[in-house]
Amino acid sequence: MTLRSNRSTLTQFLIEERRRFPSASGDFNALILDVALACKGIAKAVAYGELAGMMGNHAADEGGSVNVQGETQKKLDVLSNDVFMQRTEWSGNLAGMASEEMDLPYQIPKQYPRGNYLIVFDPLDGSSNIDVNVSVGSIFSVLRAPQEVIDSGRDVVEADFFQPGTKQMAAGYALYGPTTMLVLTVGDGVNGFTLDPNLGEFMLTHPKLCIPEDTQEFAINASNARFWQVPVKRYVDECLAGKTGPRGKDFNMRWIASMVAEAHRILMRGGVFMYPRDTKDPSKPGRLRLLYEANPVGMIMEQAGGRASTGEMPVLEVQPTSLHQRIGFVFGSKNEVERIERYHREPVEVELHNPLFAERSLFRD
Ligand code: FDP
Repeated sequence: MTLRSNRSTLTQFLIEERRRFPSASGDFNALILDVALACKGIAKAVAYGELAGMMGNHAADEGGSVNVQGETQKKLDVLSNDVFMQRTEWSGNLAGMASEEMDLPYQIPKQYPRGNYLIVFDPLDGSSNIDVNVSVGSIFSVLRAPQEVIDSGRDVVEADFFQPGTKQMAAGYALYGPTTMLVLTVGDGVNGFTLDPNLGEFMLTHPKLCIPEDTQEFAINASNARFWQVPVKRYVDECLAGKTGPRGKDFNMRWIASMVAEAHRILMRGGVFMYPRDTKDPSKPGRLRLLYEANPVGMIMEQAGGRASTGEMPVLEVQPTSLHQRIGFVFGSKNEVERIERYHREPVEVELHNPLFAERSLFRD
């Protein structure tokens, strides 16, 4: 680390971005900086791990250990959620917030002013990886509050958050890996910042990130293969067939089981990630959550020249109908995601005639 550096800090970057909008109040920048501070706090807690007694599940006698998704909450899930709320609720920039870890929207406490924005977040994505010391992260999406909420200052309700991903003002994630990074889009490309541990500042290290349009790397949880729909089976079979199959080239596979880490890998070197809708649990239209996982990651992908889809349509165009709605999610290198969308459009009969489906394979039913 050198103290003399030409790199911008996150604060400098945001101020320079704001100069393009002379009428902007600065509230938005202040909100992003509060989020960045929350992420620094969470990064510290993650880094201390067991030294701070932070591993393991949140005890039932401290408020329960299962979240609204029916998933076991880790101690760090709960702490990260508290840090996010505490760092952002006071500033007067938010009208309300919603989180993976809270059943209902969180109201800004009465002692604080209310502002123009809503924030939706997954405070610790990939948290089933905490105990094995694999990268986890925080994901967030910033929306404008409905005008009537701003004018009236009323409490927010779930429906106020039901805005398609195209309406996001900003989206980002922090990744707690060997380095802590903040990746951010404010609708004008994607920029990556690395936390300088000496200065305690996020420094612009990865300006204008761009995802290669083509890739030879895919990510999917293959243990679900027997539940996949035909277009997904076809795509994966073709990748596995490699040079000898219709794709004529070999593919590599990765599965970290931490979506935020997979998104980061794809942003750095391309690839395609799939957690498609499948038949495992017909009551769940996918595994990942639309508002605080798919939409923010989707915006980042699209802003970096990639593509984000349900398999059938652009994920950012989906009209949300509930706060914790799940969705099939495919994202990454544009040409591969478009191929998967095309396979979903092509009639099933055509695909079943593909000789690959007559072969014995790891992925056969
Ligand atoms: P987690 O439950 O650990 O927070 O958000 C859901 C998620 O992680 C993603 O980050 C990850 O890609 C996925 O679940 C992992 O799912 P599998 O257990 O099916 O691998």
